[in-house]
Amino acid sequence: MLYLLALLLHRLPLAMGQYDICKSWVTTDDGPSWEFYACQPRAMRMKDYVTVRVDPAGITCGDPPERFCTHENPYLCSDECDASNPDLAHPPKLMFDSEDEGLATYWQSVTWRRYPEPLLANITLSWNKSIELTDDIVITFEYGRPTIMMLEKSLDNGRTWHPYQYYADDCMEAFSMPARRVRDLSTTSANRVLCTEEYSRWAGSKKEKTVRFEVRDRFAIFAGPDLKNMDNLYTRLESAKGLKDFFTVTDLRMRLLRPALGGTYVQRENLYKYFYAVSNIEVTGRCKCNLHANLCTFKEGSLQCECEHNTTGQDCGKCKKNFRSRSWRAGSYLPLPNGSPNACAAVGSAVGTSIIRPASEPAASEPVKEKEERTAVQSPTKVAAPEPKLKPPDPPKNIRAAPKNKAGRIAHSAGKRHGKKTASSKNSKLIRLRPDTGPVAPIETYKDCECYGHSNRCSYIDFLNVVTCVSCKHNTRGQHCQHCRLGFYRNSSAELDDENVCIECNCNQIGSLHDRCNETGYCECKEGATGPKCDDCLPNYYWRQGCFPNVCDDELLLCQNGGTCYQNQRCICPVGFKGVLCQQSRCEADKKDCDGASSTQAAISTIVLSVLGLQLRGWADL
Ligand SMILES: *[C@@H]1O[C@H](CO)[C@@H](O)[C@H](O)[C@H]1NC(C)=O
Ligand SMILES: *[C@@H]1O[C@H](CO)[C@@H](O)[C@H](O)[C@H]1NC(C)=O
Ligand SMILES: *[C@@H]1O[C@H](CO)[C@@H](O)[C@H](O)[C@H]1NC(C)=O
Ligand SMILES: *[C@@H]1O[C@H](CO)[C@@H](O)[C@H](O)[C@H]1NC(C)=O
Ligand SMILES: *[C@@H]1O[C@H](CO)[C@@H](O)[C@H](O)[C@H]1NC(C)=O
Ligand SMILES: [Ca+2]
Repeated sequence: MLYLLALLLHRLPLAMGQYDICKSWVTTDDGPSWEFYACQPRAMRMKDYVTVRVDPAGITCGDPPERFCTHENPYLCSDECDASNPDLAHPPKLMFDSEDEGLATYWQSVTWRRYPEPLLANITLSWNKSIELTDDIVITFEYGRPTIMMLEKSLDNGRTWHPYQYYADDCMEAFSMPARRVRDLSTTSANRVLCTEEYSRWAGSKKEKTVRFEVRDRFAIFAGPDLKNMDNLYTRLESAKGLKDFFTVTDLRMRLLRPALGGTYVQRENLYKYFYAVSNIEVTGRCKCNLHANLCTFKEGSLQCECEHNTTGQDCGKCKKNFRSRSWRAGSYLPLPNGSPNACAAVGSAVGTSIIRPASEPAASEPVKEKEERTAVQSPTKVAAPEPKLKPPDPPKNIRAAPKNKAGRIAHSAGKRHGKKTASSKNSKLIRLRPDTGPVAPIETYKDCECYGHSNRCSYIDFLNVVTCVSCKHNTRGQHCQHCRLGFYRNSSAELDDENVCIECNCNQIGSLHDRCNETGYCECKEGATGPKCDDCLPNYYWRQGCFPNVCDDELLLCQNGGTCYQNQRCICPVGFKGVLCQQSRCEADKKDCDGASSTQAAISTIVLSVLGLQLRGWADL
């Protein structure tokens, strides 16, 4: 079933936007060249690459050997768990093996002999790699599913954990949450964490064995019931904030909180029939490579993206050393069907696709080293700006043979698909400009710039007799790109040549006076606002698109006559009272309000209250 999906996806026509090609060799009017696309690895059976940990110590059965019974046959307790006997042991690894036909192998916990102390177990799966789920997580329980459990996930290799889904036979009782079904979610709530009762009820231990985390049903909200409209899903993943992250994990944890009870209450006289037994945990997903790789390999005990687009890192999360001429970006699923590669650009390339070499050096397929570019300016060699429309470049040596293989096969169709492309950056060759004689800032460009790696172009300003960097990148500025642009501040833990050297101030637009900050990142706040970014309010102020002084509170500005203070913004007055603090009786203020109008008043406040109730419920759901 899981495999089916992977196969199915793989067979879909390329026009569906499969993102399985990172580049192809295309021939255009201007000659052959590489074209780059957003790409991602195929989905895999992630249980093959996982490390598992079961807590607490001693939760696995068999040490000492123990008898257990089943719900179906509670007084025939012939089964035994013995850790020292391979035939009778139930170690955690049996949750990840492949089952021989008909014979389930499973991890099993000790029995609930310590009842009423709860029987708790954590099963933690770690990949040491970000994974994007592409199909349901399916956990198979032999001898009955837990009546209460919870799934948690981590996105940072287990440093922080977040609830992913709650499971109980009674959600209200177990978690004080209403029961919901993923099928009932909508486009705006597709990433909601919910409690479901679908996988916890007793239906006989043989009949219903699986507990799911429904990825497909959530995808179907966008892609339709058979996941036919994947384009729509990919568009949503790109545009809806947090949706992509919702399906991304580095670790998963099953917290087993109460075992199967056989459809009845706990029977103290036979506690040997209560335990957990998990025979399989299926996790289908792909390596997260930020759309910069279509291969992911298992190396030195960890999954690792085979990065393209001149990116590097476990998730292709940064630019390669000499390709940091602009900051890193993830590839994008958009525009359909091939997406945008958002490739890293070689240092020295103006538009990010060509490599600029000084004419004096022999052509090499390697870009010039950053180090060399940063050597002192003592005797600036004059080099020129690129001249457009020379001959198209030779493909770099290291990939010249490639067109024969996969890329070659694709070249034909890709060429058709994309039609002709304009050769935007064919000028990999530089010419020498004559040392011209403009009075100010002539266009002469020097190879040896001292710009801390944030630019490799500088200009000689004649009348000042200085060489200054031009087009400083990474939000730097200054003669040597040694300062931060306005609206940015210096990252104290980064060296001057680090591309993260300048951090955006990120002042809250409403709470701050302007978007500049001091050297430690503090913004200047408007009255009532506080916090480094001015996104918080001082005491006695409340936030509502800015900080406003409290209208009411629990101390000095008390609502009177039984009124209640709503978020420090206003008093909700009982019928018959008005005024900012409900201090005024309607009868005193206006005789007309006293008798005839009181019933309408009551109706209006009911409406106000129910609107409030709805809002509050909405927030509680978030
Ligand atoms: C399971 O993990 C949670 C944290 O997610 C922890 O609070 C709890 O103590 C663990 N339970 C056991 C039995 O180890
Ligand atoms: C996790 O992966 C990184 C990068 O591949 C590797 O350096 C590190 O040793 C791995 N950690 C563990 C605990 O396997
Ligand atoms: C990456 O760098 C190589 C040179 O090392 C270049 O040939 C290739 O076009 C670059 N790829 C992208 C996507 O820019
Ligand atoms: C500061 O620089 C360090 C080192 O490059 C980097 O790891 C960190 O993310 C930067 N901080 C910010 C807020 O960008
Ligand atoms: C920046 O502003 C904050 C708050 O006003 C202050 O505490 C801090 O000392 C300032 N830092 C510098 C370097 O001026
Ligand atoms: Ca198994």
